[in-house]
Amino acid sequence: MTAVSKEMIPAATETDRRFMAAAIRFAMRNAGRTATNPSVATLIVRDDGAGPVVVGRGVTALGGRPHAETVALAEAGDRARGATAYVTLEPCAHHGRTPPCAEALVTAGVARVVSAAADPDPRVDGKGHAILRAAGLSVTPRVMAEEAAETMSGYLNRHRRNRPEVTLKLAVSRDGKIGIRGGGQVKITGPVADAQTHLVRARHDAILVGSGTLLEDDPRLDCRLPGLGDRSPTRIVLDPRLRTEPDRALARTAGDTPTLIATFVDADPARRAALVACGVAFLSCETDPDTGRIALPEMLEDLGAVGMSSILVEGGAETGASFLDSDLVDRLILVEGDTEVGPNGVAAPIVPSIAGQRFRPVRSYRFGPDRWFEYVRRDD
Ligand code: AOF
Ligand code: ZN
Repeated sequence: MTAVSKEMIPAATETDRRFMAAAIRFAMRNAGRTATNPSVATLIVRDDGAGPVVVGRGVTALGGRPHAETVALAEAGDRARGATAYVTLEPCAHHGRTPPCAEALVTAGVARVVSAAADPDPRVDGKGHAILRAAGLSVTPRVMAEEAAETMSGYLNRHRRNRPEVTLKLAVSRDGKIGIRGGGQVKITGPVADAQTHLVRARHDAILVGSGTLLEDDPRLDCRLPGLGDRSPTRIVLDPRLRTEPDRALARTAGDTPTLIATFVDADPARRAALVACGVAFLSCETDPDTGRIALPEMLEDLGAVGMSSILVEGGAETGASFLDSDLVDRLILVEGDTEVGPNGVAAPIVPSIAGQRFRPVRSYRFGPDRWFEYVRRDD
């Protein structure tokens, strides 16, 4: 690949940043629904003298194909000729079910490509931009690259760590508790924060809880936002001793929402069969020789192998602690409610007052009475 000197790269304008920001928002549309592929967005914008106009838009389709560029170019048709394409990821350079997007942009007569995140996929990794430049298109890479990378952090994490990205999300009371043992579901956060949680669920490939949470709370773990019901991610239960009963809400709804139980290979075959009859699938796990628990790194590798890029760990304390202890938490969301649970409460494995020692705070919000804190790994 020929090196491109800085002087040859046309600078990004304010207009470029504006359209890229719009593309980045649009890319969120299919986040969590494109399997191993990131959810990418493309806007085709042309200016015939009266100002820039979007003539085509595309986002990576459900399941990962067709790619965003193909969809946007199809909508733009002839109007792509001489236009600028804003793409949140470097256009691909490889032949999949369709020819490379870089070639499609060239063939459509696009004059300029503005891209955001770099693509670590070795089949792309600079080759997409090289195809565009070799055909005489002007290329401005890395415009709002960090913002775009956030929309595809699961995908980028998979390439970096060879496993799905893990987000641990916990609702924590003002006195640092996540619930009461034996007390069923305890309401810690209010409806505004809860709706945000459901939005976060919708953007993940899977939600994971420990079997303790399942027994205590009998949760549904789906996305219950109006109009987003079909976006419920796969549900995963970490259940080494296979304690899940077929009458649990999760098992009863396994026919509607994919449900996976991670357990040891030698789990009781009769219990297993009863759950399989409900539509539950199984993931056979290895034992961690030190703790006797499910070996989490290997389990994540297996989940990656079946196409998952992002897992939301939602509880409980023990499950959260085991991901934290194994240093497998890439992103952390703590939602601090205004309630107090009291001395009988189950202590959260991590609370906002100390999370900053281990994680880098990235943003915080207030949702009604609740405070929402987001962190990423310090080394990211
Ligand atoms: C693009 N536009 O919208 C996306 C891209 O399995 P395939 O053939 O679909 O290829 C997956 C790779 O395509 C993925 O690893 C990444 O490099 C790229 N994703 N590229 O030009 C898109 N989603
Ligand atoms: Zn492509």
